[in-house]
Amino acid sequence: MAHANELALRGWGRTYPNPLVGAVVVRDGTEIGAGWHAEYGGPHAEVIALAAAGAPARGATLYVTLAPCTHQGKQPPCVDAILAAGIVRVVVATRDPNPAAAGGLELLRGNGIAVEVGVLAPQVARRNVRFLRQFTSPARPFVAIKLAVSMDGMIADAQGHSRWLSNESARAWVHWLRAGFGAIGLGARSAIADDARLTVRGDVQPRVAPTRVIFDRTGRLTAAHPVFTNAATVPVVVVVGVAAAEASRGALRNTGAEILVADEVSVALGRLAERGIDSVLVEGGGRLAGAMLAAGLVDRVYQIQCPVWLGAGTPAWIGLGTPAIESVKRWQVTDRFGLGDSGDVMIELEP
Ligand code: AOF
Ligand code: ZN
Repeated sequence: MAHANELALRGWGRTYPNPLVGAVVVRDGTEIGAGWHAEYGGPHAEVIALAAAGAPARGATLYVTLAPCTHQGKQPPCVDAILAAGIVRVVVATRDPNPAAAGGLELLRGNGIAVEVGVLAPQVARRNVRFLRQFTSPARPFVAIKLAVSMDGMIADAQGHSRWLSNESARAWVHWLRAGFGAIGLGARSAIADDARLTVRGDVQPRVAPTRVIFDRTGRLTAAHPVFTNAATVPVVVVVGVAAAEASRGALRNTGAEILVADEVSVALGRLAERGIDSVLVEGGGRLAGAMLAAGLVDRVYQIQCPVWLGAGTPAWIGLGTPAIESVKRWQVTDRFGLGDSGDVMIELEP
């Protein structure tokens, strides 16, 4: 299942609004076929894995990260392919919340196939969260915060420069990460300091480009900012406070950007959800990250720890108050790995 989950991730950025799914066929302890859902509307993971295994799939076990579908959609039902292949045991991580596709496990059991559910469910659900959430229509998007941070906790030096705190591999990984989100968010100060465009410029081009969202409560942005140069093709939303001048709003709107009025971050997230944004990757700055964390709005953190000290600069998380060690919340580290060969380490955390 761990391998199936790794394979599922190869569809990152390409399957939305469909799920990330990986499947592995195992016979006598040996993997004889594997597959993943690579593209929206394309073949399902199970069908690819079964085809790769061929005739030896008869009598084998199928591991799949999402319960096999029962419906005729853009693709035929996977349950039919599993029965035709002669699979005798199906191990599933998570159920399929899509009502159109449901009932696969019961159908398999009804045909005498041994079915197990829930294997590595948390690990799999974590990767597929964007798909799994869409059937529950939550009131706000899934919020992840990504920050590249110095050893002394800064995201920019004393001059406000953040280029380049993290190494090239880390930056390439962030472009990959962006491809799987519905929106990329940034505070206006950081957007101005970094000339941020917030587009995806990596190896994986997302099937649907993430909306750029700038949190600009006090109205700092001008229409000359580079984020607006292609606002007509990749959507830009500027979140401004009630007090921000109506005149500057008009100028921003003329670029093709959409203006959303909200003073509170939580209200802004609610508006983004109403607008169909299901997930946001917030990339700073320290004030926005801190405000979201303090308000309990953060579902995941990707912190890239870089082996440098800056002495002063912009702290990564501003405004958290001063909790005592005994009472502080300890987050769960859900993943960690090195990026490149100059020491950057990515640490993923969830509350
Ligand atoms: C996928 N890939 O590997 C699996 C899916 O229109 P369709 O036929 O592609 O059906 C999409 C639905 O099928 C999807 O929402 C999910 O419920 C189910 N399973 N989908 O795109 C896969 N196994
Ligand atoms: Zn299917």
